This record gives sequence, structure tokens and C-alpha cells, in this order.
Amino acid sequence: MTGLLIAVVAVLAILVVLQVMKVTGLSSDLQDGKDNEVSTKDNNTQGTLLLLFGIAFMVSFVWMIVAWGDVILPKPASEHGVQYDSLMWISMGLIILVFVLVNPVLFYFAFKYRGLKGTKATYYEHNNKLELIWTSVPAVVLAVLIIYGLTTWSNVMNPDNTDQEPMVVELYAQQFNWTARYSGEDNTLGYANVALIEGANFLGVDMNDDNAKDDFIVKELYLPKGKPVKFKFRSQDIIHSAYMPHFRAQMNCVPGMVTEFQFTPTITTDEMRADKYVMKQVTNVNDIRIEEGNDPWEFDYVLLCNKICGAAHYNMQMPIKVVEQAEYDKWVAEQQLLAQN
Ligand SMILES: [Cu+2]
Repeated sequence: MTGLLIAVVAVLAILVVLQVMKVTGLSSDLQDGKDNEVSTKDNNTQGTLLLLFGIAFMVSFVWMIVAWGDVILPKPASEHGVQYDSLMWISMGLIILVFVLVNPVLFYFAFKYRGLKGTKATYYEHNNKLELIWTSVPAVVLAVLIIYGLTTWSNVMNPDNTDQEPMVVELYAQQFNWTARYSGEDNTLGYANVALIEGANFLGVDMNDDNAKDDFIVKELYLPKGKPVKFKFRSQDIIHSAYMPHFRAQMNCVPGMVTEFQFTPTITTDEMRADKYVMKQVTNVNDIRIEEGNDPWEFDYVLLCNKICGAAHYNMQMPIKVVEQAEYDKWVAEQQLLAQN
């Protein structure tokens, strides 16, 4: 019913616009088209409005940086994250530089060269030198950025594994939660398939596979500092995306296939909690939380889903703890193996 009403209103609105156009056309005919002439007053109004809009636009840009500049992510907590951030900030710096140079000029010129009685636009046909400059400068800058981006991509996606064997961990996504499966002492995950899901074995692990004997599952991710971790992602239902923003890591989890991503955490949770920038962010958040009558929040690394996968997508998250090796070993010893369940 609502749909039908909207359709009727839309049709009526179109008819109104058509009628107004017709009337304007008729009145223009009566005045021999003189009402369409642009007066000096029109040019001044439009030119001034554009200039004011340009100023407001630039002021709002600066204001947004000042107002929200302190809610961006803290320093990267992974080895590759440092390269990732340099790439982002160099690209961002170039974009902002061009933005603040070009936009004020664009709006100012629109004002300065507005239509004025008696002035005529210069007909300027061609200038090889100018064309060469505005083609080659962006081409060189873009080529450098792209080559830099490809090199960074290659470094991030093909990390050097020669000095340390990565620890293998599975991240299993389903609407709407995460489960992590550690590969245990053999560092090899037991075979798993959704077809084997039965009762408590909700990851579909093949318990007849020897590699599965020492696997264990958890709802909180523990990672030792300084050790490479190779994540293998699976999804039970639809496409999810494993997003670990503090480690600058994201990978899609696709039903029917295993995707991978590897990184090395470099900052423990405790070290990050003691970071000045993080402490300031936590204070800011807690000021709001206390005002609204909520419990204070403590910083934790987090794994989020970054694909809008359904109603409870926003709540699809898992805490990540980065700890020193000794604490990690202690934690592993406390875990119950799948085979003991
Ligand atoms: Cu999801």
C-alpha cells in the first residue's frame, strides 16, 4: 500500500514539474525570451555564492581534521603494519596537498572570472608545454605510488618465512560469531569440513585425522608477541571478513574455501594499553560511557567482521590478547584438547 502511494506521489510530482515547465515556456514566449537573459546581478550573486561555498567547504575540511583527528587507529601492532601505514600516509599526504592547492583556486577563479558586462573570454586553443606538464607530472606521481603500493602489497602478502615457521591458527566464521582453532604441537590443523558438523563438533573437524588430536578451540585469541601467525579462514554460511584493525589485517572468509593471511604481532596488549595515544582515546571513550551510565572500557585488540553479514553483524567480534611467549605457553597448557571433549 505504501509502495503504491509513493508511486502515485511520484507520478503527480512529475506532472507538476511538466506543468511548471510549460508555464515557464509560455511566459518566456510572451516576453520574447528576455527573462532568460543573465543580468550582472545574477552573475554577482552566483559568483559570490560559489566563493562562500568554497570557503565553507575548506573550513569544514580543517574542522573535521581537528574534531576527529584523534579517533583514528593507534600505531600499527604488527610488523607489516608499519609499511602499510607509510603507504597510506604518503598517499594521504599527496591527496591532501593536491586538495588544498586545487580547491581554493577552483572556487576563487569561478568567482573572479564570473560573467561581467563588456568582458569576453579569451579563446586559447592549445599549449603543448602546458599539456606536457599536466600530463607527465600526474603520470609520474601515480606511477611511483602504484609501484610503491605493489611492492608493499607483495611484502605484506608474501612474508619472509625463512627464519621462523609461522604458527597455524584457524579462524572460523559463522552468523554471528568467531571460533579460533589452534593447530597444537604439530602445528598442523586436522582436516575439517562442514559436512562433518555434528552435535558438539560444530566446526566439522575430522577426529579420525591424526592432525586433529592436539587441536583446541577457543573464543578468545591469544597470540605470542614477535611470532608470525598464519591464519586460515573458513566460513560456515556466507561471506564474512576477518578484520583486525590494530594489526592492519583483513581477509574475506568464503564458504567452501580456505583463505590465508599471515602477520607478526609486535606490541603486547599491556604495552598498547600503556601507549599515550591509546590511553587518551580510552579516557575520551570512558568520559562518554560514564556520562551515559555505562561501565568503563579497557583497551583490547579485537577481531571484527567487516562484511555486513546480517542482523547481528555489528556484534560479531572476538577479543585478541597479545602476550609474551611465557604467558602464551602457560595459557596453551590450560587449554583442553578437542580429542578430550
Ligand atoms: Cu560476519
